Amino acid sequence: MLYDDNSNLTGEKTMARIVQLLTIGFRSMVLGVTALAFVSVMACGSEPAEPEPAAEAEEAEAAAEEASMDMTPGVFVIAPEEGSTVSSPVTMEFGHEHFTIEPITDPLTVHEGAGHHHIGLDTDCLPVGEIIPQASPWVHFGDGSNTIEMQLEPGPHRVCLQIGDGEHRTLEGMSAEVTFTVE
Ligand SMILES: [Cu+2]
Repeated sequence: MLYDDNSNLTGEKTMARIVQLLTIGFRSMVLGVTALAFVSVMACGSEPAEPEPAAEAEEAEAAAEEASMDMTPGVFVIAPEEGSTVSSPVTMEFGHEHFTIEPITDPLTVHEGAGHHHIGLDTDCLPVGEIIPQASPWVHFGDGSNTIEMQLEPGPHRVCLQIGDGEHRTLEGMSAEVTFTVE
């Protein structure tokens, strides 16, 4: 939050709100909800003072709208659940959003916004831009799959789920970790 203190920023606050309203109006128009946008802008324009609750509502609306338009690629562990206790063999399942999971090709080719899953057992995730080794503790899901059953020793485990592109190279923001216990 840029202006969350109560210092002498009233003017800037107002400007920020106007900019925010215009942004919301523009987004709504893009979405084809033109009428709603104008009503909201006009309503706020005719109210003289007392902008605080309205501003909060607008902020919430803006945040909600931003979340619904978030197209950031991501990867996550569906199973096992974080902190859970499971029995071996452990069923693991991985999910992704705004990204394409595809099998590797021969020869290897890199496609923008696409790649395949990898897991590293009881190891740290790799830095961005590194080639994921074709060796323990890493497993490549080069066929484009997203599940595996693994025989694991009893005790605590952690798994790094990490996407690699068509050349097994790690990508920015495309990893997730999970810790669980095998009984
Ligand atoms: Cu790979």
